[in-house]
Formats: sequence, structure tokens, C-alpha cells
Amino acid sequence: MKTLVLASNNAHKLEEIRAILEGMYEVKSLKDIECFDDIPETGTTFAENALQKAQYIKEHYGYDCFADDSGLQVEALNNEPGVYSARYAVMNGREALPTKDEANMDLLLERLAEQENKKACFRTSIALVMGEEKHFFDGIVEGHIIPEKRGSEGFGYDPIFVPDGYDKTFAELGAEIKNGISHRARAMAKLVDFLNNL
Ligand code: ITT
Repeated sequence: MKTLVLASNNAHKLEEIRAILEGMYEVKSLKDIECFDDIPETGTTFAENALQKAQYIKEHYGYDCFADDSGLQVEALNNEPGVYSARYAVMNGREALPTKDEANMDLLLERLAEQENKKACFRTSIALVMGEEKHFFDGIVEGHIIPEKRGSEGFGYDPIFVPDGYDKTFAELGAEIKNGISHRARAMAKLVDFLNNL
């Protein structure tokens, strides 16, 4: 069986993609290939960051590899927080309190309070480095930001994001619905489709 490395240690992402590619590819994590490096992620777009991670593994460890990078873009804030979604509050001099996710959402809600346009989207880019080839798969889910947090499922900005076509946040809708329409699910489906057709 062919081997692909997923350049992530996120157990949830790994489990999900392993189940989908079962019987076709053996999917190894960074831990499986004994990579404990601090892989650089210095790009200004999701695709650049994803490629940087996947290429690093190909160059240093020799495996074909894919990596993803995701985040939230808010139209009225010049597409902030974007590639800085995970570090938004801390990068702006805030403490990650009571949690990193709470601090990120609080800052975003503050900055958006005066704006009428609440449009936002989540984006994922996946980069696949296979032999000499590079391929990209993008996923997007459009929606808007609400002024208060609602729901307790999911992670990150889920409690303040309502996807188009729904009146509940991702944190209220839960995993089953979210995984059917999310940016990550859409990008992953394109990757799987590509691999199935090789
Ligand atoms: P890796 O170790 O795989 O890099 P990560 O937590 O950095 O994991 P992502 O690159 O997928 O994950 O996402 C970066 C940030 O964007 C994440 O920390 C969240 O704040 C936000 N984000 C991404 N996808 C999200 C989602 O589905 N729901 C809510 N927030 C999300």
C-alpha cells in the first residue's frame, strides 16, 4: 500500500482522513515518522502555509505528504484574522484568557461591533506534494458573525459563526452537520476525489 504523511499531530484530523483512505493509503502522522521538528509556517496565505508544511516533510523525510491550513476571514476587517486565526489575541497583545479561543473571539467581537457588515467565511487549503508534483485543494463555507457566543460544540470561532442557510452557530449545529458542510470537509472531499482518480 502507498504511504502518505499528514503533516499534523491533530489526532482528530488524522483519524478522520485514515478512515476515508482506508485500504488505499497508509496515512502516517508526524509522530509515526518521528518528526518532532517545529515546522515553519510563515506564509501569508493558507495555501503557502500548507505547502510549506508538506514540502518540509518531503525534503527532510522523503515521504509524499499533505498538509492543511485553515482560518476565519471577516470581510469588514480586511479578512482578519486569516492565517493568524489561532494566534489572533496573543498577536494583538492580549492574554489567552480564559482560553485562547475565548480571547480570540472576544477580540473579534470587539473589532466587529461597530461594523454593519458581518459577513465571514472559513477557508481551508490542503497542499499535496507527491513526487515532483504539487496539488492544491480549497474548501470554503460562507456565513456571518453574530454578536454573542452561542453553543458549546466544536472549537475555535465556532460559537460566533452562523453558516449561510442556517440560523444556528457551528457550535450549536454540532459535528454531524458541521462535517457535512465545513471548509475542511469540502477541501478533504476534493483531495480524496483526486486520490481516488489517480
Ligand atoms: P494544526 O496543528 O493542524 O496546524 P490548528 O489548530 O492550527 O492545527 P488550523 O490550521 O486548521 O488548525 O486552524 C487554525 C485556526 O483557525 C484554529 O486554531 C481556529 O482558531 C480557526 N479555525 C480553523 N478551523 C476552524 C473551525 O472549523 N471552527 C472554528 N475555528 C476554526
